[in-house]
Amino acid sequence: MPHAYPFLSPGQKKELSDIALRIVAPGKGILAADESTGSVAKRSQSISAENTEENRRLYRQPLFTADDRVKPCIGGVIFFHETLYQKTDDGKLFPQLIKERGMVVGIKVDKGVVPLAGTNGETTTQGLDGLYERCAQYKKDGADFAKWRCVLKITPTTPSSLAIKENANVLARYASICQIHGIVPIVEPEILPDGDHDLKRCQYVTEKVLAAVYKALSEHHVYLEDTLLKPNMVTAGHSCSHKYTAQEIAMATVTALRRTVPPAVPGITFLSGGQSEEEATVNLNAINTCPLHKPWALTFSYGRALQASALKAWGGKKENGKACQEEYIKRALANSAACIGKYESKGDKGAAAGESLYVANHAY
Ligand code: 5MM
Repeated sequence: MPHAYPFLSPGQKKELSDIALRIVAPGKGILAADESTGSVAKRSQSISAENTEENRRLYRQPLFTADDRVKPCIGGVIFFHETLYQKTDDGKLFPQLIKERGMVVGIKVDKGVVPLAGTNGETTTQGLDGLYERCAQYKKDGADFAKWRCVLKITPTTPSSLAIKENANVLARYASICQIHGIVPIVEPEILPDGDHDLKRCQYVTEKVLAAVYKALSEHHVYLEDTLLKPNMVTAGHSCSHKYTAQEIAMATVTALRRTVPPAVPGITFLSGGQSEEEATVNLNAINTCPLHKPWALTFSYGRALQASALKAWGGKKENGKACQEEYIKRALANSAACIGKYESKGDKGAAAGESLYVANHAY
């Protein structure tokens, strides 16, 4: 049996846990604005905008400068590398602006998915090479938390035990490197919604994946109090013919989490996974009102479900910045209410609120 050789001082542990708790403070969640350039290309196509560096800056600026109504809703913002070094029109670095507004700055540090040889189309996530040095630099440049996304698929033959083990291990290795540098790691093992499987199958796979993730985090001596989990909600496959209620989704999700995620973890920040904006909010609300004991904060780290209406309203035109902001603020307020179980749908939907945001095989 190995001994533990502590790598974090009590002061470092406290600093990290304060960061994590600020991100998931009651009513707060995360804006995942860390789409890689390739993902932005796909989003830009939908509004016929050109995918240039300046356009990416112009789209994100209204999100980051949205008025004080978002302050009680957004605890952290995840950046892509390029965005971390971009500035507002009046020359302020985006991360500095976010910090001044009381939000925590995060950075996507993975470098995307690559094939896992000998599997039925499964993947692992690359980016460990040089991660130690990159984390040191990102911390200096203002990032206090990070995100790494792994992708698993449900088919009759997947996820394989190799994919489950490999992705759990790479997430754990990433998390330990982050903590060494004073960065809170968000661990994201996303199980894609593709397929016609039912709710039970997704719950079973989610439990197996999360159990492997927490075993690997333990083996890598990751300090759980200083981590956040970003999982999928337990939903049926996108092509499943049976439609489940938000209460059924919430019960399956909370049951899977209670069986696998230690209470030491301060917060669970769900991804939206192609749900419509409204579905993602309603399901998050149901999760928070689910009558089971929930020892963690349960909130959002949405990309598409916070931005779809905002992106439509922006439409690639600088003059639409205000309209873009209003749509974003609407979703931020709705999800803030949902993460304390107080969301009531008033039918005040944005331009894309009811639209499915599903992207097949979202694994680029
Ligand atoms: C915002 O998108 C993030 C980066 O994605 P790519 O590396 O594919 O460009 C992504 O990790 C995102 O945070 C998660 O997929 C959750 O996003 P959704 O849109 O499902 O809430």
